[in-house]
Formats: sequence, structure tokens, C-alpha cells
Amino acid sequence: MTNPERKAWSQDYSGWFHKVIAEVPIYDTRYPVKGTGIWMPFGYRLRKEVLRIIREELERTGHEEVLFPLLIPDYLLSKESEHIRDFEDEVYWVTHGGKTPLEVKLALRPTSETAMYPMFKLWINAYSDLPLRVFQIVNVFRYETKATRPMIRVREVSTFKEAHTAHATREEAEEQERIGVEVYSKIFERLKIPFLRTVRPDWDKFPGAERSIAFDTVMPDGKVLQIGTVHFLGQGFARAFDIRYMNSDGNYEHVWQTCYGISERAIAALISIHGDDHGLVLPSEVAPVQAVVIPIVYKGSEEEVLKRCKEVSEILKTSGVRVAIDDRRDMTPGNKYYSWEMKGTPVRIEIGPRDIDNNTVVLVRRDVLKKTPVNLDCLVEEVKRLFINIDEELTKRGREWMASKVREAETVDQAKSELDNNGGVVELNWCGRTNCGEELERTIDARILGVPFDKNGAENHITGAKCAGCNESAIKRIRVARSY
Ligand code: 5CA
Ligand code: ZN
Repeated sequence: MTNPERKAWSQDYSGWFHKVIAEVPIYDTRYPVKGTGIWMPFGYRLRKEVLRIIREELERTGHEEVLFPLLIPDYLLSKESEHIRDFEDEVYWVTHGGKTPLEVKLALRPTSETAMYPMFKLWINAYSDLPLRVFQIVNVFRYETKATRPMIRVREVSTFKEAHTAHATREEAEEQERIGVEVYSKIFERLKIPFLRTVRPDWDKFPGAERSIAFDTVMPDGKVLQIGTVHFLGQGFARAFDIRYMNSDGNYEHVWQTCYGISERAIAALISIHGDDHGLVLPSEVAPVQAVVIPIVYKGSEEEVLKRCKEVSEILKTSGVRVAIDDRRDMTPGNKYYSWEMKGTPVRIEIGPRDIDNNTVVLVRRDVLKKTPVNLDCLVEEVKRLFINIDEELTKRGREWMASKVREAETVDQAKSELDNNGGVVELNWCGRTNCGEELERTIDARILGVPFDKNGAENHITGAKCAGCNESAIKRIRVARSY
């Protein structure tokens, strides 16, 4: 199937993104604090549907929702040394209550390990208290120094889903890491966001983690965006916060932990990857309005047409479709089409006087902007079939997009020219040495994302090949990209 126009979308993605989030509207960036934004009603509903999917997948796999305080005392934030070293420059501090200086400075959480784990220590005593799996959806604050971008790099992350788990053994925690990766894969599949899973290099791990597995996608401008991460924490935090349980021999042992996070970046990716020059194209599962009914009225037929529109909308509502009628009087059908296309509404239903005579309606798919007349008797069936077709089409487009953006390279020059011309991700052989990696990043002018994540949880190792950087023998196939 052919895509509708995607010229503005592909040639000026940043302009396109700012225009759609303002025009739909989804997110208002004019609030006078840098790195913050406002979820507008339509955007808020989109966010709510995305969060519903995230909650469903986490709850289905035994995670329970909790809610922790926003404030973290400084002595807790600094308990795990690597963690504080990396976050230090990004923390917002509360130092006063009114005019009174606080005795203990309070941080606005940049993430919640150091808020949650002292409580884990109190909750976990016996083996039977494990595994512990909780998550919360909150705002976190990071004083980002790189250029902020709406939803993509904000200082108040308003939609931060963080899951935290504790286990009796390394094996159980590693199994949980794999489950975390599966849960996220399922979430992104349902959101129709294509992704690569990559084990980050040591120098780019989450502060305090033993291993970080990232989900990356490629945005319309060819730049890579990290849309989620799963971290294997080992026992580092458990030692720092003294989280122990009594094993079967009556000895106390530290727990093993994982944590994983997603933010509104995922919503930015969902909006961006499937858009076109008419605006958003939303998968049916997350579209706030899945079908919109538009009366095509001529003088004399107004009431009859409007009545039919209401009947059609009732039928759909009863069968569980999120449906709206656009009965604005001062607007032409053409302008209504424009505004609902901008919102990415999967199916438009046009009803005019002739449809009433023929007992039909006209269905228009947002993804391909194709019209099909259907008999009113098969309305629900046909609309639901279109939802499935649209979702399948978006999955397919996502896969094709990703496939077109991942290339192989033998040499540093090839890698660089691939990234210059096509963006995306380039895979090449590497010796595994940090200083060679740094040199590679400099000459290609890109970042090493890491090693492809293998289904069995292992990193992929190779033999018999040469490093693209130094020509010594290579041990890993790595991914390199220009990223947000
Ligand atoms: N505690 C762990 C797991 S919850 C953690 O904080 N991991 S993180 O730092 O990698 O953040 C999780 C995800 O949040 C990232 O993968 C990224 O997609 C998103 N994220 C991080 N910083 C920002 C930001 N400033 N704006 C928007 N999204 C962000
Ligand atoms: Zn090398």
C-alpha cells in the first residue's frame, strides 16, 4: 500500500513535530519553565491510553502499582556512590521551607531507587517476601544540560513509569531482566513502535547498574531515540541500602535487583514514526477517538442526516468503539476532515443524504486515506476489520522503516557515509577496547549504542573478524548511531 504524502514529515521532521503537537493540540510548550510542558486534553487522552497498555502488561506479569513521595533526603540520594556521581549535576534541590533553611536538603527525585530501596529494606525480611515487583507512574526531575525538546528531553519528565524488583538469587533476577525485556517488547509492539534491543557498553550503563539493555527506535530524521531501558542492578543497591532476606540456612543475604523505565519519549516516538503530511496516524488501540462520524449536509436534509449520524454513533459506542460526531455547524466537511486527519483518527465515517437512501455509510482509513462504501448492516464488523487492517499496516510499515534504517558496514568510512546519507544505525565489528571505542565514536561522529541483545540474554560474541577501528581481532558486533 502506498503512503500518503510524507514530504514535510521527512524533510523537516522537527518543524512537523512542533506543528502537530501544537495544532492537534497534544502538548503546549509555552509554559515559562524550560523543559516542561502541558498535556492538552487530546494529548492527555492519548497518554491515558498508552498508560493503560503499560499498566495492563505490567499487571499481567505480576507487578503491583505503588506511589512514593517526590522528595528524597540528600543522605539517601547519595548512598550508592556510582548512582550519585552520575546524577549529581542533574538534581533539583529543595533547600527551604518558606524562609527557614531545611536541616536536611531534599532532592526532587531524578528516579526513585534511593526513595524506594530504604523501604524495601523494611519490607523484605523472609524468603517469602520475595520476589518483590512494584512500579509507579510519576513525574521525575532532571536538570538536563543538553538541548531540551518537548516530550523527548524534558526537565520535568511527567510520565515516568519505573518498575523495581527484588529477588533471592542472581538467576531469578536475570530471569526478571528477561521478563522486563519481554514486557517492554510487548508494550512497544502494541504501540506499533519498531525497536532494536541493545546492551549498552559499560561506559553508558545506568549509574549503579551491572548491565543496561536499551530499546532504541529511529526517528523520521534518522536519529536514534532511546525509548526505554531495562537494568540489571546486581547487589550494588542492596548492599548500599542493606536489603537482606533470611535464607533457608538462617543466614541473611543481600537481594538481587532489576529496574526498568519508560517515559513520554515513547509517546513522542508513537506520534512521530507513523505520521504523514496530514498529521498523526494513530494505531486504533491508543487513538482517543477511534472513529469520527461526519454529517455531509445539504439544505433540507440536515435533521435526517444528523439523526442517522447519531444512530450510527450509538451502534458503534455500544460495541465498544470510542466514537465522536463532528456536528459543528460553522465548518465545512473538508475542514472537518482536515482536523480529524491531523488528530490521527483511524476511521472517518461520512454520511450524506444519498447514504440514507442506500442504507450505506462511507468509511475512510486514515493510514491510506482510502474510501470504501459499506452497507449499514455490516457497520460494526467493517469498522473493526479496518482497525485490524490499520494496525497491521502500521506494524508492517514500522518493520520496513526499521529494516531500511539498519545497515552493515566493514570500515569506519563506510559507517560514516551510511550515517551521513541514511541516518539510522550501522553495525560493524569491534575489538571491545574502550580507547578504540572512543576513537571510533570520534571518527564516525556517532555513539556506540552497544551489542545486539540476544534472546537468551547473552551478548553476541564473534570470532575470526577484524575490528573496523583498529584492525585487531574483533570480539563483538556493535551498533553505532547518531542519537538524541
Ligand atoms: N531507574 C531507571 C529505570 S526506571 C532509569 O531511570 N532509567 S533511565 O534513566 O534510563 O530512564 C528511563 C527512560 O526514561 C529512558 O530510557 C528514556 O527513554 C526516558 N528518559 C530519561 N530521561 C528523560 C528526559 N529527560 N526526558 C524524557 N524522557 C527521558
Ligand atoms: Zn579496535
